[in-house]
Amino acid sequence: MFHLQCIKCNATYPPEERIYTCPRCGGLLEVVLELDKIHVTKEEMDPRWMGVWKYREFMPVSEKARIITLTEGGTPLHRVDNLREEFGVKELYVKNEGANPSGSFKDRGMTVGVTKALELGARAVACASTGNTSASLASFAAVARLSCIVLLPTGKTAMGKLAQAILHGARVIAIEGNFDEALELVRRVCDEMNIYLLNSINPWRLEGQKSLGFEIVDQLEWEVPDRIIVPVGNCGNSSAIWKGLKEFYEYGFIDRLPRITGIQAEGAAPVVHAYREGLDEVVPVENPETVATAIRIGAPVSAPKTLRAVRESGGLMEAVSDEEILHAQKMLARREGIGVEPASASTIAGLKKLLESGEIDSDERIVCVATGHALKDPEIIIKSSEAPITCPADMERLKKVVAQVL
Ligand code: AN7
Repeated sequence: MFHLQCIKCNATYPPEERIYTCPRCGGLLEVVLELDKIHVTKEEMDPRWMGVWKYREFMPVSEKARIITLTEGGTPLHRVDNLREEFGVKELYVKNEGANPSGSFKDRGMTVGVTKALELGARAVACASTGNTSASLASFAAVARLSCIVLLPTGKTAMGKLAQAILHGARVIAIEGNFDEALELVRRVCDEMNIYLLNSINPWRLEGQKSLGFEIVDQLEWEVPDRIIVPVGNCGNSSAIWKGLKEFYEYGFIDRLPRITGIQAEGAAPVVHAYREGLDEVVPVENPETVATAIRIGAPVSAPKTLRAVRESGGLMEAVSDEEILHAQKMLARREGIGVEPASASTIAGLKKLLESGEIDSDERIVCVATGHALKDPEIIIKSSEAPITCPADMERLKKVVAQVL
């Protein structure tokens, strides 16, 4: 019903093989579903609970698999009319992935990835992470009763994410280096010490994340938006969304496809550079730096998949500054009541920039994916905002202060 295939040399492998890249050429692997063996209708899916497993037929796990779930997915698709008016665009939505159990879209991938880890008989799982992957993996590993090791770049992981990884019982190893170095190390340690790797290089994890694309069109009553805007770090999510939508298109659930538009932070934008120069692979950025620590990534492993998704879909790639990101974070919070972390706000910043430059048409119907919750990184909010006003516990003084701020 499904198998693994190399996106570079097309070699195929059975699903039981515990591999993350092509043993023949080192290329990235992708799960290939046999869509003609799937039989389900929209009407059959309709009464099911929203979430990743609503689309169970499209999830490559065996019928007998013990599914590890925290009821992930089923997140709100907000129609954001205040922002729409301000930006002067036809129709605008924000998909709020911060509403997932661990507060980010990673949970969609981990429900499938950790289910697969158990199927393959793993006893320990690991990942390197800028934060959210570790928070998510730690919580799913906890329910599955698997040992969990996470490698985080020292001093560059937002506090909420670090706290979650610790809370859920992961063994946290702070690597004195950046995310790219941590990922390189964890890949090797997993190979040499028989630990199951759950970074997004793992093709099974991306199968869960493709439900983000499924859900967007489902929530729009099967009307396909013109464009989906996604923050890009390691290139897992943008490529997973595209894969899912292509499956729905080939299966016949939708009759067209959206443009995938990826946004990076200026200080960590290797995919934007590759896109502009027409390359299929990225030239790594040596010392990536951005306030959006989630996407502080210089050597994204799945870049060829995202470049393919953006080009095939007729989308775009754009980079935004830290200042634009923090401004967009406040716009979304203060006009729409939606609190997101900086990486997620990059999509709003990118949309604003691309509308202003005329690269995105104001006549479009657009969905921005807000990937993680504001509380993941409370420190950056405090640091980039006005300090609270102090006031003695005295009614007269308080009235003066209130009169001033009204
Ligand atoms: C909020 O947690 O890479 O392009 O290790 O946390 O699929 O990597 C996080 C990535 C966007 C980028 N938004 O997605 C990690 C990690 C948020 C994120 C991304 C991440 P990918």
